[in-house]
Amino acid sequence: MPLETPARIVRALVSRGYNAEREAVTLIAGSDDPGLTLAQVVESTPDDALRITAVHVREVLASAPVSDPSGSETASDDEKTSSAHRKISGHDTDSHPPVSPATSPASPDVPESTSPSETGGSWSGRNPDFSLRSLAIANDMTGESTGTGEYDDFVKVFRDRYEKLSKMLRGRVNHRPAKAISNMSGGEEAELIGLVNDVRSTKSGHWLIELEDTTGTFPCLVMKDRDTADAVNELLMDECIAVQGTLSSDAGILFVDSLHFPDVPRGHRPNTADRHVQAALISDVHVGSQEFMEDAWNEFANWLHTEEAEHVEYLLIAGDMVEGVGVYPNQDKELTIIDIYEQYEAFSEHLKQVPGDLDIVMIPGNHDAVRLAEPQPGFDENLRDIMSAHDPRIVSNPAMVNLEGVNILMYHGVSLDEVIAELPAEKASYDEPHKAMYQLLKKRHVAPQFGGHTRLAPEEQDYLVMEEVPDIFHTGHVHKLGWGKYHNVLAVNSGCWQSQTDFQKSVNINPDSGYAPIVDLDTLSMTVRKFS
Ligand code: D5M
Ligand code: FE
Ligand code: ZN
Repeated sequence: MPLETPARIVRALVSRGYNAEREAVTLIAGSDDPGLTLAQVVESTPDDALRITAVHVREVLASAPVSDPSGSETASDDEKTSSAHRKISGHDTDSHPPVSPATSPASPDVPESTSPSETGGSWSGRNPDFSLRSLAIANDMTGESTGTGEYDDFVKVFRDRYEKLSKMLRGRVNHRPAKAISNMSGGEEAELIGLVNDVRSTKSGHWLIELEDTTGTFPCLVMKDRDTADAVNELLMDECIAVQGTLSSDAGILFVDSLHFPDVPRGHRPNTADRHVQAALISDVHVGSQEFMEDAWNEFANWLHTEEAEHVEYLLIAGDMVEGVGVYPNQDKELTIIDIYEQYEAFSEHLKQVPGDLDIVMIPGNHDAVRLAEPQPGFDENLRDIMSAHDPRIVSNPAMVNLEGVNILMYHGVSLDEVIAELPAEKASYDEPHKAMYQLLKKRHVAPQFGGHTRLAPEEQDYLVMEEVPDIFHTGHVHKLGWGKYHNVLAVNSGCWQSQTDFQKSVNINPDSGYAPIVDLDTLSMTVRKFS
């Protein structure tokens, strides 16, 4: 059997329905005759064994040394390295439960189920040519945290926010500093870019917006009967906007004619992958909670081993891997695992059910064991060790992940609660979480409002600004499924794997549990699979 590359070993093992540790694959690939070693390993593995371990491969190599290496090809060093960054796992392909109903909605309505489909037993695994894949992370601040929470840090981070966001608005207005505007004469036209410092309604129902830039503040008045008044409903504190208008006769106030958000350009042309490949976007697994939906998770993991999922080569998890401890009052009553490390160990076991030849990226959420304030660094070494089986890419919240040219902004989504609370229902609601995401895209910031529900940690720079327009924006947190396009950016909020908690019942939140949105990276179209 020609087994000249680790990729073929991966394929051969998957086709035999075996899990294997990454190191085990590396050892087989590095042996004198990988084909023979593989056969010996498979033969000596008990039928009920779930995983081939490195220890087992070593035993085989020690007890039955390959005697005739002539004629066999061995993997190059490069290939060994590529096998070393992933391991494989597989399930007995005959033992899959029926595949869950698939849904392929064309619009962001709650998908309807279609009948289950069975997969054949002859599938030999997803494309083993890992060289076709590419995964790069930008904007990961793990290990880069410098903030100490001092006043100066806050000044720095807000200056950086202003710098980055005002740059996006400069093409649209010819702005002057607030200080310079306060020296102008009455009746002159003026344009200003600033962070929203205050929004108040006046006695007569108009809106007074105070904008702040690096030189000072300036009051701007939006008349209630103007078109611009609608935009005032969308304002959040500390976001950056531009206004254009005319100064009052005493030059003490700017009457606003137009208001601009940094926004995503309307003509944004998203990047796409060069081949048909898919990513599963999930979040909010909440292992350790009584409401964690283990059966739905198992079905999802099993489905990933089937031919229907053959193009799914990436799995992105946008936070809340575990339920955590002490996240909300009285949460301990709803825990099945009370120790945070044991929760991650259990999560890791559930993740091992997912095929090992998927590339996994994870960011933390508000239930995870990292600081709550955003940006949140990726998990520490202890937690990485616990979750190491799949060699996932563990990065900060938020992070920009590039998969085969497609930029996916992953953000857990705590600020969505605030956007939904502050904005009118038609602009953002729990039933249409993607619309709340549109607001964040429009503001080009994942968590504009400071000092409210979302905690922010001041760093040297504002990592929460969307400097680059993503092609896909992936969030979770609100436990609702919703997706749609905003100026050609696909916004996906990915639901959860936790059924309704007592708290959610008390406030009438009906979670969308057990769904996996699957995105085609070559077309940015979406399919949703239901597993509950
Ligand atoms: O939160 C899931 C969703 O439910 C999110 O919209 C916040 C809301 N939630 C859940 N529990 C609480 C409590 N106890 N107080 C306030 N809001 C809550 P997640 O954090 O992902 O579990
Ligand atoms: Fe959650
Ligand atoms: Zn959350």
